[in-house]
Amino acid sequence: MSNRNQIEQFIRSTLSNCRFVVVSNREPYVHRYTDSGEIECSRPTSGMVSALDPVLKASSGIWIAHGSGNADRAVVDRSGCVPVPPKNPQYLLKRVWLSPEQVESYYQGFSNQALWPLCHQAYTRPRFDRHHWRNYQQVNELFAKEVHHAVGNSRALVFVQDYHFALLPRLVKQRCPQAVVAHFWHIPWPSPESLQICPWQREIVWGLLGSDLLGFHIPQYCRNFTAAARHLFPRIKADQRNTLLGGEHSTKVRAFPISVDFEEIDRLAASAETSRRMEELRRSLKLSKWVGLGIDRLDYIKGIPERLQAVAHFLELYPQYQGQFSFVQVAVPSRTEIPDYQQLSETVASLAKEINARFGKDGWEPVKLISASLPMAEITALYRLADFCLVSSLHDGMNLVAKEFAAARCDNQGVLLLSRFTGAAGLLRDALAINPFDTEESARQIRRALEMSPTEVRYRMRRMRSQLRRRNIFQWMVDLLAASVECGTAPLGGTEESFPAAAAF
Ligand code: GDG
Repeated sequence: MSNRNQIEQFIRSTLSNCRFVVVSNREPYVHRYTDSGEIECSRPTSGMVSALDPVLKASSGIWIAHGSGNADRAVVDRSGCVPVPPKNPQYLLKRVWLSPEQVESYYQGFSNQALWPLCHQAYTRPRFDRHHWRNYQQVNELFAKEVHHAVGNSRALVFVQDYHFALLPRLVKQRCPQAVVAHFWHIPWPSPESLQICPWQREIVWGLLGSDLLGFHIPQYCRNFTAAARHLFPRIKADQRNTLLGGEHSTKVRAFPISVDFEEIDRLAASAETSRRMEELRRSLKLSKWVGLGIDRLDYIKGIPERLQAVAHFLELYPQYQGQFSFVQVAVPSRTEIPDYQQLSETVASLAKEINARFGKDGWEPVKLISASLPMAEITALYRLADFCLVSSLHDGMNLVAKEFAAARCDNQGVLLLSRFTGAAGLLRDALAINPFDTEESARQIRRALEMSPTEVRYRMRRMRSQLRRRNIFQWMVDLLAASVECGTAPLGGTEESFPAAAAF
């Protein structure tokens, strides 16, 4: 089993003489002004931050990210750095400042309105805007300069996060030849046919091919990427393990399914505090005998309208549950500046209202919609009290809610209903699989979950938990680091320094 201590040991033995640099769009610590004008520092709830924070601490590394908090500038030194964690500093957070226009074009524009829908194929049309693309290129250049500044020509492991930085691996390799560059892509990678609609597909794939190691959640995304790379650059060779060879440089393309901090969630779920909160939530939300749960960022990939429609159909098919069943949906507002997300928020609110108007009676309402972010302690209490958790993503790289739900069930109770189109579905085989586009099937699976024998519920949950106990977030990190340190630092090579013409590759 892997845990924080093992990560620390691993770092000391393998990364001791090499700089460890993480690059992500979102920062691991954010400084904000409170209403009374004080500065408050918070750590976003994110699996990625939980996994990487101990590595940075053990290696005294540097984390480079966009400074997005309104008090971020007030606490950094002249070079934009602040030691973190604030109470016991162990590594440096280097903040990169972006203009409002860059945030709008690189982040909200190209990252979230072009790459996000392109990779997810959830039937929301990607928006390809040349101005957004230019800003995306510029911001990737800006971060490459920061990495170079931090690393120079020394030995380093640069670990790049996600779709905001497709161009960064090559830009970093060109500037820092001694660095090993690993990139982890947290969302799906589409098929070569789907990728073709992107006017800058070649530049994006070429940028990522600058990585020594390129990680995806599951083998299918690796195969999709390899196929796209070979299609776009026919002279690139692939070996049997999905290592792409172009000149002297090679890119290992591997699957590393991300996971959760099992021990921490399990510990919190088993605490007296959680039991107290469960009682409180039952009362304050006026929950019925049976409880279903959905927890998501309010994003069109999560299939929230589809889920509410399935709940409505379930109540229609099985009227005996009317008055006896509550469905709690936590929908955390997300990317609220983007019109598709504003539209989704309205759709979800009006659907919840309609369902409650249609089925509600004598003070009972089936859908409890919470359009806000809750503290992790409350989320954990909700995981514990639900009879089932319904994850209905139309497409999702992994989906951590599914894993957190099982990690929180220290009582071995609860059924997970999981969309077939999540990365998690291939790993959590003891969940009940659903196709979120099939309302009928989802409604029937809800009933199956509620009527499953206690023995079967326990059997399925135990198996999922024992899998997650082993395949936790620290194991993900150790696997990625181990594969990164095995990579050589072969240069990109003369022919590959600049973007090649189609005929050349
Ligand atoms: C991307 C990929 C991939 C949700 N509501 C609250 C809250 N959450 C937390 C959950 C969970 C996280 O947010 C959501 O993680 P997901 O994996 O479900 O989704 P994305 O944000 O879309 O993440 C995804 C992931 O990257 C990692 O690689 O799995 O496929 O899309 O941890 O607990 N947390 C708190 N309050 C809430 O109200 N505190």
